[in-house]
Amino acid sequence: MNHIYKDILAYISQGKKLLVVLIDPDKMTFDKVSSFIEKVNESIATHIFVGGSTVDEYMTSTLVEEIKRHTKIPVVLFPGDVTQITGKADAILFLSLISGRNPEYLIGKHITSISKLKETNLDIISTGYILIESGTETAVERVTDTEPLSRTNIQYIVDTAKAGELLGMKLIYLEAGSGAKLPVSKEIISKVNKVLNIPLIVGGGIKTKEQLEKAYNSGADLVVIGTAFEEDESFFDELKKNNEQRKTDVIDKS
Ligand code: 1GP
Repeated sequence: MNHIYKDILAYISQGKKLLVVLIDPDKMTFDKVSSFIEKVNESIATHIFVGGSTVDEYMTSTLVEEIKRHTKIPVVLFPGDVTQITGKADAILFLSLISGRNPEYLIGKHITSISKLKETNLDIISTGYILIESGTETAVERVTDTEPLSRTNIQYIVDTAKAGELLGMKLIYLEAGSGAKLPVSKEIISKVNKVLNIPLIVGGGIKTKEQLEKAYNSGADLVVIGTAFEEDESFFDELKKNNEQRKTDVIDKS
């Protein structure tokens, strides 16, 4: 069994923030994997998530295999469907969409997935997945046929997250949706963070270093970025390892 969740807790207890690069198998072509992953390796990314709302069967398995040929960074499945489960990854977010009221995404698909999961060594991380309104309809909304929570009813979001924790979930994921116009606000992140005793993931619509830092400073432990890297790989240059150190070196020499 892999120990991805234990490692996440260990990072956080040292006061570290984690950055996740999300790869959607639908948007990544096989020939681009090696150069893309090279950039991930040079960046401050700590984890790679693989998943999407609509992915062809078996795509995920071959893609994960190829990603793992190029990196030692842990690969975590972020599945939109049971067909995206593959034992080639290190862990899986076992997502329950607790913001919605569609039984399939609360518990149904989880039952269907058990026979597949039994054959793997994946670290299975129970995650309360909370979709928050973000300006336009997102793929998660369409595929799951659920309504996101209103971004102005913050107390309801906070209570939903706490209910997830009390049900025994190990992570809470505040999701604005891929390519969201409006990322999850700092008020929502900080209020949810205040009541939780488990790690908090935030993702959707984060496209700049400032937005990333805002999410961290508001209380996100892990931030997930997908679209910004897909659209412009030079964003990785702003998030290179030792960037801060290099800046200090330049100042020292001048
Ligand atoms: C989507 O939270 C992730 O599930 C990442 O969103 O693609 O907008 O970065 P972006």
